[in-house]
Amino acid sequence: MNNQNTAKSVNSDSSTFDVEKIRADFPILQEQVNGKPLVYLDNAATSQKPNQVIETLDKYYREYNSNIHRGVHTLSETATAVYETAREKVKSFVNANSTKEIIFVRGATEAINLVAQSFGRDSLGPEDEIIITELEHHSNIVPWQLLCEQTGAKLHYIPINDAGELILEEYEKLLNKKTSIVAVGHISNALGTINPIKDIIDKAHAVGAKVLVDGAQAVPHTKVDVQQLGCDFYVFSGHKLFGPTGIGVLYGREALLDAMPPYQGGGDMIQTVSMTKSTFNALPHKFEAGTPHIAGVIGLGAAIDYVNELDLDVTAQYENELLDYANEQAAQIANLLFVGTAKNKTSILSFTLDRIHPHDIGTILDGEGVAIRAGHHCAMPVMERFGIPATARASFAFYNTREEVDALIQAIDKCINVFG
Ligand code: C6P
Repeated sequence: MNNQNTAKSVNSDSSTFDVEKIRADFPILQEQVNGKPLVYLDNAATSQKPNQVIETLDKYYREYNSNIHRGVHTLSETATAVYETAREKVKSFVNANSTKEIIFVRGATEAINLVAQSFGRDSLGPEDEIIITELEHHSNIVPWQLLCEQTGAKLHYIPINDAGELILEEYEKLLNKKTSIVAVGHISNALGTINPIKDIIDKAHAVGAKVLVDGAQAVPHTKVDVQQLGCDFYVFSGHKLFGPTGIGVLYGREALLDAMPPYQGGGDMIQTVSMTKSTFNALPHKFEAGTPHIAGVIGLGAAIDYVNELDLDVTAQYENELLDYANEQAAQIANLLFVGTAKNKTSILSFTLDRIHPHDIGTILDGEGVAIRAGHHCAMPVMERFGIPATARASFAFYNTREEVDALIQAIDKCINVFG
């Protein structure tokens, strides 16, 4: 048994946080599953959607569904305006310098593939090195492996310690003049570790490397300021930020995006097309080929309005208190082993229970209405590092409650009783 510490956000006050008022915004939280009230603790996989997002999507399809950047008719002009307003919202949300730096993609996965292929394929060769970490989600591993196969570049991993923290001395040893790209997750999806990305970025820049930050697990839990971080690329998915699936964001520094070739060809990304040659649209449209996920973008704009209204500093404080409580309760359970005990972590309780397979834990918990994720969490190198095939992972959002943590603990107790 391990006890855990969680990151404390200072200067924020969760005492006025009204979780019941927030829960009323999320209709799915009233559902019953297997005859029990739903306890949704799979927020790292995808978060639930508030009425404000659902109604925005509904309104788009009912009142102004139309293609964008193409029509001269009123509906198309309205859809285009709302779509581009959402880009403004994303720009402010991450504090980008310009809307030209905000590219809409399908999700964090597509954003990383875009950078690997468009930035990496032409500019890297066998003499180049890429550094990622042992903590990464497969989406921030496989695109770099593919790039290395295509270019001959070499891939290196920053190792982690037994707590699930990056070993920064090893990072410093890996960095050198050949390092072209450093790609690192802001927060680990499997363990909840918050990485010291500012430090990682500064050290990479000191050797002339470019840095991509995978913020898929960070944006629902912490404020992000890409200018303050100084990263070159920052990516995230809308569906973990209380927005729709199928939409995500690539932030890239304008000068870099400008110099990169298009990722995909098609409508909207061109300026002119002749039978022999095409010229390309300006940023950000150069990277948005074809009809985009218009509803998704508009819904993401509504989700950003929603979290802005709540204030991420306040919700983070509440979530950290909830995780502390969950850790205290879980620590009472004999044979429960925490996987991931970083000093600086958030929102994730990953664990194993002696001989009980995490899939069995997930199934028993589901019978109690408690939704968690069991498996390798698309982070197989993390599992390999800890010598286990899988963990059970409860992941929290600001709409979860202490009563739901109690339901989780009771369901785990039941699981132990069932398996003796
Ligand atoms: N992690 C989880 O249960 P997409 O699928 O493109 O929206 O996000 C991919 C991704 C990238 N990076 C990190 C750190 C992630 O956590 C995820 C998605 C989910 O942990 C689904 S596997």
